[in-house]
Amino acid sequence: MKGRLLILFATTVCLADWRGFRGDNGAGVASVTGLPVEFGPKKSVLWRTPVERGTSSPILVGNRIYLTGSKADDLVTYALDRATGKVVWQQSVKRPRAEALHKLNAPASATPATDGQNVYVFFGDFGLISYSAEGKERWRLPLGPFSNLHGMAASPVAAGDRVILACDQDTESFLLAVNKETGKEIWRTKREAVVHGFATPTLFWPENGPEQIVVPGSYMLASYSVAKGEELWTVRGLSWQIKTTAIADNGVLYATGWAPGADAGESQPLPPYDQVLAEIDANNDGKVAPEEINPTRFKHGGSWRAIDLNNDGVLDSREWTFYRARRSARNVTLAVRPPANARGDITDAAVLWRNERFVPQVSSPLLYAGVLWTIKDGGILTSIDATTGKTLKTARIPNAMDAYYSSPVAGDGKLYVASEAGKLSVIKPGQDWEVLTVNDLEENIYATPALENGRLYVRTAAALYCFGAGDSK
Ligand SMILES: [Ca+2]
Ligand SMILES: [Ca+2]
Repeated sequence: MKGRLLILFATTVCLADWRGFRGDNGAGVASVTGLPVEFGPKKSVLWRTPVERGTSSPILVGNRIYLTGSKADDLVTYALDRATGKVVWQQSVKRPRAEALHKLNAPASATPATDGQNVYVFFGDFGLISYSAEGKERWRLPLGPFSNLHGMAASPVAAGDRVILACDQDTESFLLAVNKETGKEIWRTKREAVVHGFATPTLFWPENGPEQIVVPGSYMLASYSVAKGEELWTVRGLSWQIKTTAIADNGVLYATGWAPGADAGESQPLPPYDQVLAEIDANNDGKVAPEEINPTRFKHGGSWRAIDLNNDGVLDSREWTFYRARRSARNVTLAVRPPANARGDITDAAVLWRNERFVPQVSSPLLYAGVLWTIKDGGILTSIDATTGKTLKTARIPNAMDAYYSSPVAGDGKLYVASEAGKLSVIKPGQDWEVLTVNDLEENIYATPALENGRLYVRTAAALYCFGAGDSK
């Protein structure tokens, strides 16, 4: 990874930062040592601080931890002391609305981001807010209301003098950059082909050319210039509803896309809109109604609402075209190397490999020890050769075979993988990776852990834990 290891020197100790969703550029990897292997509610607990409901993840900067939560209509941002877990300050805004949420989503699902000093938080029911390290509100940028079937979830990204946010929704998706000092919009780029996405963008530094921001979305990975927001290139081949963050490493991007109904692909594609209208538009209104569709053709996903994107009860051309593409999409893990100065559709030139087995749904991939790792519902851990895309090993983690929403992280020669039921497994990587421990935290986990020297921070359903081996700092 290019020049992004950010070290902050406190008085006598060296604290590595973890500045946004999955730490350094979403990679989930930290250069740390002395991480705990055995821990639990009564073991290796340095501190535990109760926090309100949320699925956002903790971030680390200087002597602070930032985290969001919600209670009734209050959207809360916490600053905790990194050493003790004590709440240094707590700020909240009232939400003006309550968006519809998937039962596992929450009003506080986006992880904060920091530029090393200030914090940037996003709530789907409000928009963006920035607080100073002292807890003073610097600016607010109301956004929305959004039209996202399952509620918003992507996290903001701090990039130089700006904050970038993906606002993927059922209609009128866009990518936004605002001035980090003022909250004023710098650019806004439409993502017309994208519906209800949840992926947090990744910064990408090509060998030649300026900084880019890469966002997985419906059927494609897309790259934009950080400076102006214009779309630079796309790679086709993802599935329709993306929750995972792409990984950037040495000029290569790794992305996954899993959506219901795309595991096998569709042998017989649906007809284009004009043709389907000619066949089935019984009431001649130029739209497709549920009762006009042959149910044997309408079987994937099962949710009319997920297809009727503008929620008006019928399908128009855009909605049918999207559904048609969805029926032929394949779930996939893929690697791409964009050519120098890449522009437009670079699928044929850039895709290094595709692997369609054991693709995770919500949990993002991890690149560690030269291997790409994925964790799928059922506790299915897969290691893939990052160069060839060949599966090295797939096996279930014993005693942790439930669902996975938290993303894997790695450091100190170990992988940390948290299941929904609160089983946090520690894995020793290698050709024949092995499970070192399965630690039961006895509460659900949806957030992604944060790592620093000797310490592991984990948000459970009710609290933020700091685990460590005694006074290891
Ligand atoms: Ca009709
Ligand atoms: Ca419609």
